[in-house]
Amino acid sequence: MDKELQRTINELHIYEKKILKALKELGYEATPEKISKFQDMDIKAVMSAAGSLESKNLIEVHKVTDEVISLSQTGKKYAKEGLPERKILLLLEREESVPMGQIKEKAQLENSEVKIAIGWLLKKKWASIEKGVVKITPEGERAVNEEYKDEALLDKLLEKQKLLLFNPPQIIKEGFDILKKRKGLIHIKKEPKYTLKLTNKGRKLLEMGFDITEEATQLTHEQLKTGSWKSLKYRGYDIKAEHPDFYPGKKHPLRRIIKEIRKTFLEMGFTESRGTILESAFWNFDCLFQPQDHAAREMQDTFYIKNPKNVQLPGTDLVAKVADAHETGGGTGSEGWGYIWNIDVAKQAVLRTHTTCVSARFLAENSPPLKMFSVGRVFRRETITYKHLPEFHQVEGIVASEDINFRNLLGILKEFYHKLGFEVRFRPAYFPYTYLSTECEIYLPEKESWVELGGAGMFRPEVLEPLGVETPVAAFGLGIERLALKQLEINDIRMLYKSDIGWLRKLPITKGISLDE
Ligand code: FA5
Repeated sequence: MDKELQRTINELHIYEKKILKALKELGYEATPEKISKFQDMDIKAVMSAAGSLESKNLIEVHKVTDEVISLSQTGKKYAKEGLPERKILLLLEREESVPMGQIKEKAQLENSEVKIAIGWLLKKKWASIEKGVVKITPEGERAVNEEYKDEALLDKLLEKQKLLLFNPPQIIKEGFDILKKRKGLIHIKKEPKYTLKLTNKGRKLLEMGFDITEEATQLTHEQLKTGSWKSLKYRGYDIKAEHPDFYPGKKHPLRRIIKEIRKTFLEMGFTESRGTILESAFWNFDCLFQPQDHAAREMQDTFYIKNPKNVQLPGTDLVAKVADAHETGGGTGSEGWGYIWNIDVAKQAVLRTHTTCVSARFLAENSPPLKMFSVGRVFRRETITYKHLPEFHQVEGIVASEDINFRNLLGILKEFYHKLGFEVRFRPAYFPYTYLSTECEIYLPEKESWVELGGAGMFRPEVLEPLGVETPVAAFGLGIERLALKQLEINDIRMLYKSDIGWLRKLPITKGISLDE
């Protein structure tokens, strides 16, 4: 216990010590005002150090709310010049009786004062009115040389400025009762009053004793240079003391996850590519062997753009080959979709519905072997749910080389998810542009269901042949928001776009990102 108290002493600020000493001298209990006077300290410094002493259980701070009265402007005026009924009384002392009509002028009153003054004159029984004439009474004559109770309080208020109503009462009760009734002479305000009291712990600490010497809180260049810092006295710090919560700015978790994904693919030897959000239906659908009557192309799923309505297509050679693949299968050995391909449909401008169009463009411009990934926003007309948004992010990738196969593709995806820290399962799937195809899923215990994370497969010859690619190409497209479900331990992807400041603040910076960032 003594050891602990000694540590508390070492950590006391000089102001805290001064307050404790003052309390000892002032009988273990005092108001902050008294202490401030006693130690010649600013009252604010007393209050803030008292708060700190209270949190250390060395003193108790008692608060009572009292009412305080002070004079208004009019109150001050009457305190200095005298109340209006006093002015009439003095007039009556000189003239004994005065007709009502002459009171205002002779007593030098304002219009607004006459009625009130006469009222109080009668209430105080200083005068009577008979047939329109105001006459002084014997009580009035006596009052000439005596202060009435309300006047005495006005005087006291003028001198002291403030008086307490209750603790302890500093007012003249009858005077206050009158002034309270008169409009606009005094202000009544609630004011807290504090008393600081030493606790038993505080007393023990005082018994152990300590000296009040100035302590160094900041070192100067001079002190360091001359070595005088060695002889300074330092205050101990409680590094476990409570502190206010602090929320420094940080990147949005989705941005952190995207950064982490990019880092992972770069580490796996992929190069990064970027596409554009506005795309032609040609690159988004046709080049990927999606027939022009495919359900995904319908207005319900795809956002078509009014302006620009169309996007320019690449060189005619590629367009013709894509048309051929759709109509007859071209040189791929397939029969194609067997319909008349329409170039105008392919020219339509769309907001890309997936990032696979970036892979198609990349393959048209680069020769295998290659490993490419791309991250970006995609758009679909979707009903919003815990796992569906109309605008979301995908990460897309392709690996093209002579010896790549479906098994390698599963291995790449497994490794990618493993690096991010979780396991996925694969199940067979269908995409018009891949064969074999798969979808990977994660289990969400809160939803008690498996959620699709991404699609993947080997690009079909109908995709590769028009692009002039002769090696197999493994391709995948993964949803990023759904990945965040697991990374951030949330069960609704809408959370990512809610700007819920409370959630964002509390989310550890390490969530969704590796520690070496
Ligand atoms: C595709 O977009 C394919 N292009 C993926 C692909 C690429 C397959 C290459 C084969 C080869 P899908 O429509 O299933 O597939 O979307 C892929 C992932 O995006 C989904 O698994 C899911 O994680 C995410 N996703 C899809 N729709 C939404 C949505 N509305 N909101 C949030 N995430 C979504």
